[in-house]
This record gives sequence, C-alpha cells and structure tokens, in this order.
Amino acid sequence: MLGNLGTGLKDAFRRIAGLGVVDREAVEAVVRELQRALLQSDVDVQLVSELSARIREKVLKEKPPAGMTLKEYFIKMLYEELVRLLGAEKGEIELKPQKILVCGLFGSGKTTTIAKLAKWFKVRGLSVGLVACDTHRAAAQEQLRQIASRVDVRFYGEGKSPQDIAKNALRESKEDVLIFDTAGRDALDKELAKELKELGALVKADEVLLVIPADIGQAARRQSEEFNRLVGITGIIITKLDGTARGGGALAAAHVSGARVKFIGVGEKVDDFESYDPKRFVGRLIGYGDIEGLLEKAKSAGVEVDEGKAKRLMEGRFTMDDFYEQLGQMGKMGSLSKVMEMIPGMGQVKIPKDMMEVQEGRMKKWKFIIESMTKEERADPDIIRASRIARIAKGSGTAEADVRALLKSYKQAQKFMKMAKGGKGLKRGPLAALAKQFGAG
Ligand SMILES: Nc1nc2c(ncn2[C@@H]2O[C@H](COP(=O)(O)OP(=O)(O)OP(=O)(O)O)[C@@H](O)[C@H]2O)c(=O)[nH]1
Ligand SMILES: [Mg+2]
Repeated sequence: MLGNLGTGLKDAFRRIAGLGVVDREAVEAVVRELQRALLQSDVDVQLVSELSARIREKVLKEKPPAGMTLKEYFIKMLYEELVRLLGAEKGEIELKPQKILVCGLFGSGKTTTIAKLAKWFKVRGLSVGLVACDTHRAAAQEQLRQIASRVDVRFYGEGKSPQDIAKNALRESKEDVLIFDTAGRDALDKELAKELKELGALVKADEVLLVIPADIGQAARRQSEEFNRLVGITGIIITKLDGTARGGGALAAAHVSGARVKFIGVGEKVDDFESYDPKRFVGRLIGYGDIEGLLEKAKSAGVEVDEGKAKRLMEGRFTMDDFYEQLGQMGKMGSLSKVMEMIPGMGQVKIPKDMMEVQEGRMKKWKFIIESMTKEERADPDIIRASRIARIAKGSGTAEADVRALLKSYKQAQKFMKMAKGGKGLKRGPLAALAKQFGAG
C-alpha cells in the first residue's frame, strides 16, 4: 500500500538508525529524504515544510527527555510527526443502531464502500439495510441490490425520487443500521448539494460520510471542505489507497480539512476495508511492528555510540574491544534475527534461518575467544600470531580455526570501517558494520 511513500519513509528511518552522531548535517539528510517521500506522495508543500521545520527545531534545539538518547528521540519524534500529519486521531464510528448517508462525486467508490460498511457492521452483530437513493444513474439501484444480496443484508429501493425511497425504507425497516447510497456528480453543484442536504435532514442521518478516492491526492482538502460547507459531513472514507502513489497526500489533506478519516478502502473486495488508525497505519508504512518495542530495546541496549568513539571508529581505529562490545550489545538486544527485524529496512532483508542460527552460535564462540585474549592483544590484534592463536583457542575451548575466523572477520570489519570513512547513513553505524559481517549489510 502506498508503495513509494512506505519505501521513502523506511529509508528515512533507516538513515536515523544508522547515525553515529546526530548533528545538523545528519538531520538535514533525513529531512531531505523525508521531503522527497512526502512530496512524491502529493502531500501539500506547505505541510511538508512545516513538518521539516518542526523536526529541525525539536532534534537540534530541544533536549531529549530523560533516559532517552538523541537518536531515540529523533525516531520517536519523526514517528509522532508522521502520525500527526496523516490524521492524528483514530476515526471512530459507534457500534449502535444508526442512519448513515454516504456521499461523494462520480466513481469515488460510494457503492463499493457501502458493501464494505454493511459487512463491517454485520460481522459486529448489527443488522443492516441498504437504501438505493441513487436514481441518477440507470444501473445504480441494480448494482446496490446485487451488493445487498452478496453480503446478505436487506435492500430497499421502492419509490421514484430519492426522498420517496428514503421515506419508504424508514417506514419499513427494522434493521439496526440503515445505509443510504446517493448519486454522484462530476462536481458538487447546487443540485447535488440540495439533494444531499434534504436527504440528510429527512433521514436524520447520524453520520454523513464523504467518500474520497485517494488518487486525487491533496485535492481531497478542497473537496472535503466544500462538502462540509454545503452538506455538513461527519467523517471521510478514503478509497483506492491500494492503487495510487498519492494516498499520503489525500490522508494529510483530509486531516487539514478538519474532518476525520474513519475508514480506508484498500482494494475492490468487500474485505479490503479497515477502520482508520493513523498510529497503526504509520507503523505499518515504515515497517515497524511496533515503535514502542523498538525504542525500549534500543534504550536498554544503548546502541548509540558516543561522539568520541564514533570519531575513532570513523578513522578506522576499530579495536577488538570495540568488536567485542558490539557483540555484547547484540547479545543484550536479543537474538540476531530479532535485532535485524528492528533495524528499519533490515526487516526486509531476508536472511535464511539456519544461517542466522549458525551466525548466532558463532557469535557466542567469538565472545569466549575475545575474553581469552590479553589486553595488548585486544588493543592490537595484529600481534596475534600462531603461538598466541594456539593459546587463545585452548583458553576459550575453541579450535584454532575459530580464532582465525574471528581475526579474519575482525579485519574485514576494520577494513569496512575504514572504507566507510566519510560515508554517511547506515554505513556509519558499527552495528551496521557488524551486520555486514553477517552478510546482511
Ligand atoms: N482498487 C480499488 N478499487 C476500488 C476501491 N473502492 C472502489 N473501487 C472501484 O472503483 C470503481 C467505482 O466504484 P463505485 O463503488 O461504483 O463508485 P461510486 O462512487 O458508487 O460510483 P457512482 O455511483 O457512479 O458515482 C469500481 O470499479 C470499484 O471496484 C478500493 O478501495 N480499491
Ligand atoms: Mg454508486
């Protein structure tokens, strides 16, 4: 869903996760990444620029809350800003007997959405009736009748005018929830506005839901404001989020219009429908199972490196102690596969399970080996030659081949650090260097 937006946002989060130092330059790089992703998704330029300003302000000028590193704060803050951009609050609809008027322009997805809505209420235990008030388009009533039979709910279509049909349905219906389908138009003209307003008053609608297709992007704002002014809406349903790159723009625009997005349509089938929760939505977009979990882990493991150390590492002065520390941190954070899942972007990297297990086993061995080294050996592993290798293997209860393998990996990591010197983003993190060691970089 929203393909590019998700990828762009994941990249931004991955960039943060890979930062050794959170400085102005690093923040700018993230902001640029973010802007590109949001603008491509047709989010209003003004909104993007406001968001960028808030990020710079918060990350560079504010102190992170106690117990939180700057990097964690950056991740948390960006996540919260995205949630705010895309709607802030969950759009609730009450599970109670009610009357719902569904409106929108031609082809926005009203009738399809009504089927989805009917099923949504039905599986939650409420009986549903559908009322065919679209007398404008010839086949509209027949379409709704078929939908009603498909989701197995009652259909009402007796009468000539939309008003008559609505009155008849109100008189006859014993269902808990009545959903009224209405005619679309090319634009919200006087005629449509009048018809919708009258219908809304006649049926005493509890909800007037405006259906907006995601592919109109930021134009959703004007449409929502217009309908609200002329008809009075209680919420929005954004459809076709599955088939467009502009969905982010539509969701953000709906939010600034002041209306709340209550549901989203993510496909043509009856089940391609969900109630809208910006938090969950953003979480899914950026590929985190859950952000709280990530922050907790990152905190307890203290992944962030201090500035002096980052500098030393950047200069390629990467000792065996650093290597050991990285191993230790991975151990603290849980299994390697878990850690990989939690690094934004890495979750997508598929590492075969058995390979993971082998690597985790090897990691434990390496810890024993490093623990058997002297202080001098750790500071300058180059002095470790054959006789020392034999001693270390014996001391750690491993084979000489294991010790050699560790030394080789260490050298590779060191080389990688030197290569990454002056590099940016993910390349900077020692954790990333280690990840590379395990073939995931
Ligand atoms: N991919 C996708 N297609 C959708 C979605 N919702 C609706 N559609 C499609 O959009 C087209 C129009 O849907 P309708 O429900 O007939 O739209 P409408 O607003 O009732 O149209 P009119 O009654 O003519 O104004 C159909 O082909 C639907 O299958 C969605 O969430 N995803
Ligand atoms: Mg229709």
